[in-house]
Amino acid sequence: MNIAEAPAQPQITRLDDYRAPDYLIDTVSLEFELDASETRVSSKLKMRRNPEGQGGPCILNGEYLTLVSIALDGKTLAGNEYQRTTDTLLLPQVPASFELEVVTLIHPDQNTALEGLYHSGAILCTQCEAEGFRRITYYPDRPDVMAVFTVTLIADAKKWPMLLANGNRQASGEMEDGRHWVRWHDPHPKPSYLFALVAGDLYCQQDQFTTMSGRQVLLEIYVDPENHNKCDHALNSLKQAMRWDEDVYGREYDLDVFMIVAVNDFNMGAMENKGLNIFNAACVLASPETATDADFYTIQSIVGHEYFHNWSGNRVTCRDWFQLSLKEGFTVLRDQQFSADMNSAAVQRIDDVDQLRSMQFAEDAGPMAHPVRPDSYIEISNFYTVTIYEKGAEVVGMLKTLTGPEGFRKGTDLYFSRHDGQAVTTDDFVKAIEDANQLDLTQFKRWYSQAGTPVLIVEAHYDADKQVLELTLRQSCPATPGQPEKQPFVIPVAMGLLSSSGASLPLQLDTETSAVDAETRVLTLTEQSQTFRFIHLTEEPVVSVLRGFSAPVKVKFERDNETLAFLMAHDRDSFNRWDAGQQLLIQIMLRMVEQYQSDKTLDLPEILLDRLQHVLDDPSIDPALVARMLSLPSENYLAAQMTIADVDAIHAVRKYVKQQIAQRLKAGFNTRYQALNQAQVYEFNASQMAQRSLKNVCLGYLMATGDPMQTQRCLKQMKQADNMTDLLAGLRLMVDQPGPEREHALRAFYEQWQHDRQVVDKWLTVQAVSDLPDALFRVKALLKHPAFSMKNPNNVRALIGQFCRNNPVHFHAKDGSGYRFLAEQILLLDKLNPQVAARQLGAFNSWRRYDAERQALMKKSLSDIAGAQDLSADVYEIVNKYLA
Ligand code: 0A1
Ligand code: ZN
Repeated sequence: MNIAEAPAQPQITRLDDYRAPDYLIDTVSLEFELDASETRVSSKLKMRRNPEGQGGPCILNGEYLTLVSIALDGKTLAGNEYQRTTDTLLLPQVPASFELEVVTLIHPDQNTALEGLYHSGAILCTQCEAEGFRRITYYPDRPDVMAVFTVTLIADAKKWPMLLANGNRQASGEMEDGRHWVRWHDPHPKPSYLFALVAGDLYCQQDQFTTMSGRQVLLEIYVDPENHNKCDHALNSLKQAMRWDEDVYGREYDLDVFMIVAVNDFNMGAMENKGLNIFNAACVLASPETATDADFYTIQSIVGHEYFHNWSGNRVTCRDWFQLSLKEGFTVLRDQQFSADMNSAAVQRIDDVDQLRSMQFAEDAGPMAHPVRPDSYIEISNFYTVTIYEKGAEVVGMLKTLTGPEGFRKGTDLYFSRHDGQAVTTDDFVKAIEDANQLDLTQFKRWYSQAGTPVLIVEAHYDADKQVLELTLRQSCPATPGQPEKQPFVIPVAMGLLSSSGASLPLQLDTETSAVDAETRVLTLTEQSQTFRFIHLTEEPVVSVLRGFSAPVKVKFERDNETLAFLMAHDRDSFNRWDAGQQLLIQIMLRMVEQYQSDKTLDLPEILLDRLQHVLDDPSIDPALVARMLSLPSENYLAAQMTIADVDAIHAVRKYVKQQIAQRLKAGFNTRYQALNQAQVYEFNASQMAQRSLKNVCLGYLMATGDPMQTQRCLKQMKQADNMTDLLAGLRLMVDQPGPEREHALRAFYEQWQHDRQVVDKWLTVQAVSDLPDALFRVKALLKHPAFSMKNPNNVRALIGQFCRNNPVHFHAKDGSGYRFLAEQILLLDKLNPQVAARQLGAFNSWRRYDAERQALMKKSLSDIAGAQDLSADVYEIVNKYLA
């Protein structure tokens, strides 16, 4: 049969093997005769030899394609005039420039991998990043081949009245057989991964945006008709993002129309296809009744993220996939800045760092650790990681710290103007920042090439006679796979000094003639160890280091509980106030874990309770910060701080600490809950979100007192809630309470919301993360529930993913049942959707950090997966790296 299958043996791709493409494409003309079971794709490529190439044969990528015909300059080729493998088409003899016409057939309704052209409900849509375009037609499917696309879509007019592709709409018409067609033209050359098409019968909400130069842009959001009332927030966010990118980065939109389409089946959050962003419905649809504050927040940031890619990713793209962080790290930084500007900068920083430390630090310490610019991969889909995204953003953020905001803007302006229309590298990005600021960033670039989280050891010594503080900063970085030794990084350390009353002290080094005019300054550590001498200090200062988390490092700085409590109260930097509180909690809780392990009485120091009481009672602190300062570090994060993670001890201690705080601060929680529980019309703004977050933290503690009155209060909140934030917060708490009220709450919630996919996913999640002993039993039962489908990535993540990642005490059950469950599900999933299957393996990332029995059980489950027949390259790569 004439079908090219996926490649047989997983192969390693290496950065060192990069070669410029042998052929370039000027224009692409594609015609799709759309049909769910068989779509016919006719492509016309105007190709020419690349003067910078190696002069090799013309090779195109193609997978899962049924080839109908090939013609070169109008002449149909016979079977012996080309060669096919499972994943390539090779033309041995081509002129210096030529036109290649290829007709292929594809089968969207058989596509459960959700790469290439696929069916989601009644919608036909595409996902081409990173290597999905080769499942649509034969093409040099690599990002450094950029071409101008013209796309004609032909489809049944009744079934698919909307036909969308990239660029501007050029022409359309009706056909006699009941089909219609629409032609799209995208004037901006782009790589194949940014191609998209959508066909559907969709509701469209429109708006307008006037760009900085006065051009009118039509904005359109396409959703299933039943979701017509859930588009306002995304549309608002889009307008905010467009204005923000003009104001902050000087970037203007460049087409007549910008479209967003929501689909229910999607492997990731969203995709930045040129002019036609395709979104996971969960990352775009919102109404106060169905979406939580966190959802609203995420939607704003993802809409921003995809929009910002129009410049950082699309106009300037990646040369190859090793450069993925060029677009992702920079774009994440941009979306973080955007969210900070739209909401609260302090809260944004805390949440970003919290996520980085809990997810990325774990990745960097595990078997999949890789540099921000990896050296090799088997399956590129596996490298859409927190390292590429979040650590990548931190690296660009450090460039901003080192250059200052103006210098950084000069650098990004130069980058965009120098490389507009090109496919470039992270080195090109750094070079633009260097050139615009007359800086040498050679050593800084180690952040791109060395994996692992550096450790920053801080020591402070005060000499009262000399009135000098000596601050010694040392760095080291643990070995990671393939990188036993590391060279020193450039680490910007933002710091300040405080007096005993909490005032900022002068920051003057012994090499300087006066103190800097600021309460925070940045010390740059470039050596393995450096000592900085601060002078004219009449009292011993309290040192505040790494303010705003100025570098993605682990700080080792011995401080007693009193000092941390002092910083929690007095640091001038709100991030560090929160962080001091977290360090204090971690220090105390880890000691309690040791007490628990040796059967000693658990000792919760008074100073912690006292500090938390002050935080709770202080009306001058933003309630969102209070909420975060009162939140305990997660079990997973605590586990990551131990040499051998003791799941059960951590669980017991965390629960105990929560109950103790709840008992002691009960009156305060009560007062604040009542004050915050005011009826108001839901709005998405920082102030209301802050109030709801603190209110629900208070409710959580009140429930932890075990007082039955509080259960009634929780049920009352659920009953009266006019928004999903308050309703879901109540349900989460009820699900951890055994008894008939729990079952009733779950049943009532489902009955009310069963028609809404996003809400049903939340219903699956609260059960998956429940504390009660029946969690796995319930999860297994829910796999058979009509609301669950293994083919829907959101369902999988909500149920299986949440259980395995966010229910550590049950996932790590001593009998290995959690591990066996995950292994079974991964093998089932791998047959349907390898990307989603491989991602679920992440729950085993830290498997070597548990006790010997659990390690053995996890190893057995990993080996069962590794030994299975016909693994996808995605799962193969991760499971083997875990076991290596
Ligand atoms: N570039 C997108 C993320 C994305 C990556 C891969 C996908 O399919 C395999 C889909 C989306 C972003 O950063 O938003
Ligand atoms: Zn992105």
